[in-house]
Amino acid sequence: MAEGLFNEKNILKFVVVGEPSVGKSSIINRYIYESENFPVTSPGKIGMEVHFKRVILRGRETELQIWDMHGADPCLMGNFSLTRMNGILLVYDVTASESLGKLESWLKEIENYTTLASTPRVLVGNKIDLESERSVERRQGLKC
Ligand SMILES: Nc1nc2c(ncn2[C@@H]2O[C@H](COP(=O)(O)OP(=O)(O)O)[C@@H](O)[C@H]2O)c(=O)[nH]1
Ligand SMILES: [Mg+2]
Repeated sequence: MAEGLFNEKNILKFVVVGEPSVGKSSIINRYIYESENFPVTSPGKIGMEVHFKRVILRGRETELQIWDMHGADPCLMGNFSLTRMNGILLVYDVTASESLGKLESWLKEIENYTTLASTPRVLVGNKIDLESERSVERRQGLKC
């Protein structure tokens, strides 16, 4: 990660987006809280939730802020400053092909709210343990 990405407070911000139920909160739960348990889905929840983790990155104590989006409305992003995000995780579910297709509209929304065209984006194909239910092949994801 480029040095210039660190702000004066050594905070790095990431947002995780994608269709409901693709496993965004589960990924965050596993990384932030090191919990193997997938969280219980709460369909009624709407808005953004921010999770924090302190890590040592390139010898610096760094605060990671991971923004989790609850709800299916990309307009939610308009309420938050995505312009200062250091990275965007775009998550789809390999057992639900429409969740990959819908990422295109998420990307368009992100472009509306992100002035930094260069904000790094990472595509994540989740639920790969459900191999027998897979409907998106790995190569399809890699093409995007
Ligand atoms: N089998 C499997 N289930 C998962 C995985 N990740 C999440 N889930 C389940 O998928 C559902 C939705 O997960 P959640 O993290 O709430 O999705 P979100 O709406 O995108 O935040 C829950 O029932 C999770 O237990 C995974 O990698 N494998
Ligand atoms: Mg969630």
